[in-house]
Amino acid sequence: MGILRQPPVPAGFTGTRLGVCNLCEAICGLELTLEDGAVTGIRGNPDDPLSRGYICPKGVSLADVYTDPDRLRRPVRRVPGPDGAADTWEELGWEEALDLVADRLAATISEHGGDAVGVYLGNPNAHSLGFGTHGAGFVRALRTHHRFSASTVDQVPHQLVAWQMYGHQLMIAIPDLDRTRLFLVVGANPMASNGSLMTVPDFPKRVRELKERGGRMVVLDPRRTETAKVADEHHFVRPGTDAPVLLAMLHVLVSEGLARPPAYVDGLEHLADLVAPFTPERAAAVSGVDAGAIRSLARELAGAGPAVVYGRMGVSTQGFGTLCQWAIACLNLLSGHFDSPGGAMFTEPAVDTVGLRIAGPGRRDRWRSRVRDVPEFAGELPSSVMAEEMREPGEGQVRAMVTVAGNPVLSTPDGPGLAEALDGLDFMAAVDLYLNETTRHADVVLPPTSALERDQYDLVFHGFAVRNTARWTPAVFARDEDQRHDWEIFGALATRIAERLGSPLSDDAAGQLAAEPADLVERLLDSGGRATAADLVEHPEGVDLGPLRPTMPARLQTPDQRIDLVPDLLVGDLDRLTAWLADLEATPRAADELVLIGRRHQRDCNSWLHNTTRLTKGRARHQLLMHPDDLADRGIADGGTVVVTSRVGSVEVAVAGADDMMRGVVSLPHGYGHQLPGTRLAHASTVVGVSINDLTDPDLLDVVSGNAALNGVPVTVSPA
Ligand SMILES: Nc1nc2c(c(=O)[nH]1)N[C@H]1C(S)=C(S)[C@@H](COP(=O)(O)OP(=O)(O)OC[C@H]3O[C@@H](n4cnc5c(=O)[nH]c(N)nc54)[C@H](O)[C@@H]3O)O[C@H]1N2
Ligand SMILES: Nc1nc2c(c(=O)[nH]1)N[C@H]1C(S)=C(S)[C@@H](COP(=O)(O)OP(=O)(O)OC[C@H]3O[C@@H](n4cnc5c(=O)[nH]c(N)nc54)[C@H](O)[C@@H]3O)O[C@H]1N2
Ligand code: SF4
Ligand SMILES: [Mo]
Repeated sequence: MGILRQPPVPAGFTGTRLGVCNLCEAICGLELTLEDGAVTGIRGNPDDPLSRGYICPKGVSLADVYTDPDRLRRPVRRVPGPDGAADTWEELGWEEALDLVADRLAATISEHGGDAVGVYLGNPNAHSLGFGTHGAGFVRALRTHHRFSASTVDQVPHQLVAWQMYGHQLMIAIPDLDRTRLFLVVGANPMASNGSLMTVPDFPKRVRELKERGGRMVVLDPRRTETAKVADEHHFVRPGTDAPVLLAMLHVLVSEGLARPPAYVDGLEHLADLVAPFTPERAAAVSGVDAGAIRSLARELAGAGPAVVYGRMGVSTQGFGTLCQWAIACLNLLSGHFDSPGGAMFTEPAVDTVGLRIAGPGRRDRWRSRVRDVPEFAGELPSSVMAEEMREPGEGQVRAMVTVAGNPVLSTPDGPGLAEALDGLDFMAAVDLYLNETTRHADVVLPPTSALERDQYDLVFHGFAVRNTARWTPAVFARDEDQRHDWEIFGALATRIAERLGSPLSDDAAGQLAAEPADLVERLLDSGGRATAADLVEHPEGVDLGPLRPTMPARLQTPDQRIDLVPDLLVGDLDRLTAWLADLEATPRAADELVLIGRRHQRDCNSWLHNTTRLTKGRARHQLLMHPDDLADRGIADGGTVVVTSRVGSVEVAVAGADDMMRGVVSLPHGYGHQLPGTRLAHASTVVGVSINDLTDPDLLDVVSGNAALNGVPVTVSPA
């Protein structure tokens, strides 16, 4: 034991050292140059078998985070300003801070029950080894049903579909991008995002390679995105109308006898009945995608060359997110390319989180939210009900919150409503590197170490990668004596809360929380994975386990090891779609109706890193994008200021004319609208602007999964 524990660089080190970027799902391998202990250069590691030397502009900002004077290194407590003056923050010692947080959370639980404490887990947890090994133990210690996370403003429909069809919520089918001939991208922008639920460093080069071997990329998106611009074909699709388009493609496959399901798939006849009403003509009328194009895409998908459909945020965070992901799964299952090279395949990570049952297969509706009665999925309630659970008095009301690596005031619907609810809490704690629009409402903030100061093995994203690889990256820098890793914070809080509640942790649980992530990973690797800890130490650049391999049906986690094309829970939502479609056909939209969608930029990272000069230089990118004809119709000048209004709120923002937008669709980036005067955040003129989630509506849900419908929000736009 202990071979993964390796020393960080000595003080004053000069030379090179391998690192890893954990800012997005591409998990690029890095090579850092250090002079006198300071990082003077970061480049992609050309020897990394997955990222092959690729790095995006964000990769270098890891060094900026490490040295950032704004980053918290010791706990801080909020001191309310006298008579309306601004609050201030004072540092306190770790023991005092951990005791304070544990005292207040345990007191809330003792007095009002576990459900009185809520927890919100943000995106960077998925990128932290310490959360992967120690996060669950901490969350369990809170004893609450009020668990929320960024998953319900993101990928939860994928998980629901994976659970229902393949038997495990993390059995996500991944496009075998390196071998496909037709890559159909629906509602994703990997040229900006670097891929999601498809760990694919160096997407630009892989697309060039696709074309060089005669393949094609086709994009369906309401904006002619960076990805659409390098595609062979792009179709505008009206936001929220993808479900009829995807079902019409299934309709074509089935009605033209092109469906070729594997032998272990059931339900084709039932599926044929279900998709019969969804003709390409009906889909075209509501979506704007040409019926002929729908037919020819379906035929091409089922053609001889390997092909795969991939859908991401645009088709997950919308009103029919689950139906879209279900239809995409069915298209991949019926195209004749499922689980074969160039089709939709399943990654085999060295630590098999599915096979080892590190995460449960999936459960749903074991409890419901108190106020709106929406079901739990995978142990979580939708983030869209978080604020109302704090606001509504009564038994089980959330009176204390913990946020970990999140900024839901900027990242979940009706952020201002949430901010107000946070102010009404008895107590709030946050585990975060920074004060942000959410953590500034906390009473205490506990800052963990940053990426360069901790070990990394990616327990999550190796499992969603377009190639099987594994990599262990020890911390580059030692942490200071008075800093704590996130796993140390989770362990300390879980232990203290359990003690205060009079039921100390079992020896097992305590042992797990006391163990270093490095040792836990070593145990996992050596429990029969495809690479051992020794292999990883020998190959710090990463171990190449080769291209994706067919694994079906052996790896299916369903009880009968077969795939049901038509699970009741998923197809049950077709009634809602049918009713919505009939309404739309009976009463067409008003000619001037506008809907709002989101947008990502290569130099953004959700709501953070807007204080790094390197990333925020360049052209302004905070504007509302709108088609020039939509501007002209309203007498709005390009570059002027507009008022955007939804059911929930209203914002004033600069507008930019863009014929890359579909008519009737406007776009704002998310993670903007910083409100922290006095920090370097929000000072860069390129990223000032407003939060899109001041406009998004917590009432708009993909009902089956509870995912927020962040895209397709009805808005009006007028001159300010
Ligand atoms: N309208 C709209 N809203 C969206 C989206 C959209 O497309 N449109 N996208 C959604 C998606 S996909 C996501 S994932 C969410 C993201 O939403 P969140 O996860 O709520 O927020 P982030 O902006 O990722 O904030 C991350 C916070 O974690 C902190 N942090 C960084 N690293 C660490 C760490 O290692 N440990 C700890 N403890 N803290 C750390 C950062 O300082 C930052 O404050 O936003 C969602 N919101
Ligand atoms: N640079 C950068 N990279 C990131 C992030 C970041 O903030 N910045 N965030 C990371 C995170 S947390 C995630 S989850 C991933 C997300 O990765 P992606 O899903 O690739 O990223 P998005 O830009 O949200 O892409 C969604 C696309 O859907 C389109 N769209 C909107 N509504 C609809 C619709 O109704 N139908 C269709 N067909 N399309 C629609 C949008 O125009 C957009 O192009 O990116 C990750 N990578
Ligand atoms: S693509 Fe993602 S992982 Fe790679 S350098 Fe950029 S942010 Fe980091
Ligand atoms: Mo995300």
